Amino acid sequence: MKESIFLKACRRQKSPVTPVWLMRQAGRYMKDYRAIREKTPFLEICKNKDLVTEITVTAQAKIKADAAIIFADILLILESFGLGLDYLKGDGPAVARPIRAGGDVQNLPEVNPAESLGFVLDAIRQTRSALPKNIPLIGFAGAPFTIASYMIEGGASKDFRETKKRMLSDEPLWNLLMEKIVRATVLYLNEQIRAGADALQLFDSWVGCLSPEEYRRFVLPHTKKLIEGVNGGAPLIHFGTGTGKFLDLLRDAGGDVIGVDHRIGLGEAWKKIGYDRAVQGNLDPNILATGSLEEIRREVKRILAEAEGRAGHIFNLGHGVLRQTPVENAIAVVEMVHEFSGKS
Ligand code: 1CP
Repeated sequence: MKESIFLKACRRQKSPVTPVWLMRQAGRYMKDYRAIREKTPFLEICKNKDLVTEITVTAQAKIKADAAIIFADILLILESFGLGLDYLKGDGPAVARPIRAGGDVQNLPEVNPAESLGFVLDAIRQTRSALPKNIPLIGFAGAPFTIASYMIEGGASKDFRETKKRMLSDEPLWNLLMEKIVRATVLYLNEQIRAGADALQLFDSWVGCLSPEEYRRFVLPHTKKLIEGVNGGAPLIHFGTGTGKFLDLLRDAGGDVIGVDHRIGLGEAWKKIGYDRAVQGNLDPNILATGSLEEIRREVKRILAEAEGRAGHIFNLGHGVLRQTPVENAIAVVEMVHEFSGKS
């Protein structure tokens, strides 16, 4: 495991080729997953460690990624908070009792993830032992802003109007909500390391809807506290989208690796982040979904050139694999990254 090129890149150590994995590599673009999903509701899959193991291991083996990510969801923790969670066919997640009033925040319980999310921890233990010994397993959680946005909006959102309204209109209440999410997530991620996760990713998928000033004031202190609380020795990837304008602040909040989306060049992004951190990214998922192999090849070469052969680049998409992506393209991109980054 020490020789894993993914873990080496997390620590900014040199490796013979650039490591690559894909966010959402086990999702709906894969027919193996769709076959399971046709028979079983999403939440039931997440709570069945045999299915989770099968899906996680199959996806890694199929595309030959340099890491596996445990099959779960950032929103599972909403159930632990007692908000109720369902996944509607095709429509994405729905929160049964979203936060509507101040009292809803005050009444959120303290979460004990060792119990309420024990099924994820069991799945990590089993998946870790089923994976090849040299393939690291990534555990993950949602970052406080992104989790708060689902708690408040009740599901997917485009403009995050309610979230911003509450954030801007009642700062003490916002801070209380963020603190509750941070406490639960610190416990959850530390339990994931104890269960066998070799690395972690913190998904702040929607934080790019904020201005740098808003991020600095309303999010950074909380995410920083969260990352400082995770102390099991596993490297942490801190990912967001739309964050090109405040990558320096994302870096200040913490993380051994900073995830970069496709709306900024990797070279420019790494310069802003600083070369004392590793970076992950940043192929546009649309290109993987609809581009020709020639276009994908060109983009892979461009991104590798922007990384300038520096140690500490993990190749990935700028966001998750789109469900329209041909699985052949996912297999091909992993091969390309290894081929073009190899020093012959
Ligand atoms: O109906 C189905 O089959 C469910 C589709 C699905 C899947 C396969 C959902 C619902 N979640 C997942 C798995 C998942 N989610 C994984 C493991 C799979 C893998 O990566 O191999 C991971 C890492 C996530 C993380 C996740 N869930 C994020 C962060 C990543 C990102 O894309 O930004 C987010 C925002 C979610 C919320 C969520 N869960 C599911 C959906 C459709 C969504 C997005 C909803 C929205 O657009 O707001």
